[in-house]
Amino acid sequence: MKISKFLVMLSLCSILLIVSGCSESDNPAEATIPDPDANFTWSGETVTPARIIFHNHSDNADSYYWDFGNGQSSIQENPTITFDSPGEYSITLEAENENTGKKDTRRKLINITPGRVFITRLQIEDIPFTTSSGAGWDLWSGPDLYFNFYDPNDNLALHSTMVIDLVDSDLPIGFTVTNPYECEYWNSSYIFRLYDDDDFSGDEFIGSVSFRISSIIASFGHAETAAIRSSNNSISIKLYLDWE
Ligand SMILES: [Ca+2]
Ligand SMILES: [Ca+2]
Repeated sequence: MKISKFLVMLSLCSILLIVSGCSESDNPAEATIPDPDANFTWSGETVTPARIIFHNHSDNADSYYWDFGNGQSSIQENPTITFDSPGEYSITLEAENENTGKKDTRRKLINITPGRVFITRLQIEDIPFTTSSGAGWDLWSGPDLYFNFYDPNDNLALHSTMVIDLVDSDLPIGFTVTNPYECEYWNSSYIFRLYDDDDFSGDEFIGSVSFRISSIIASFGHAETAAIRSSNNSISIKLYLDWE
């Protein structure tokens, strides 16, 4: 009785040994290695020049290839990339398991917004052709219009050429900013002051238009043109903006 029980146990053990031995030899080693799973996140300010740190969260991979959609690529695990221009970029990470040769790809979009803005041109669309008392700016002709443009510290930033004897049909009248002017302060007011040039009596102040870049973005986004007006609506200016 004792011997037969021992024999049964022995044979069970040997069956188990054979079964487990068979399972090891039948399955290739790769099958026990899970497939790679590519994944990533990023951190950093997405405003140009945007220095973005990519965080690799891939599983079961040991070799990486990044394509940042801006002509740059990397084989680093956690690369840092600077985006100098605004736009929507498609970021692709290919993660490979070098033992199995298997790959997985993950694609995400990153939206880089402009951090710089330049005035390249402006157009005066409307001005009042009479003073507050109802008289014309000059006795026998239209105003001799020019403007000064001041930064938020009230420093003169731009001074226009003069348009002699402006009449309504001359409007809109455009001014190109030869060296595009960068508005560095986005939360402070820039101001245009318009004048009628008078030789003898001192120049007459026609009015002013002020704006903030932050307000322009709120109203127009990063559009190429923005309409700004004086507080009493009598002066209207169209700004041509280059967002970088
Ligand atoms: Ca005058
Ligand atoms: Ca005049």
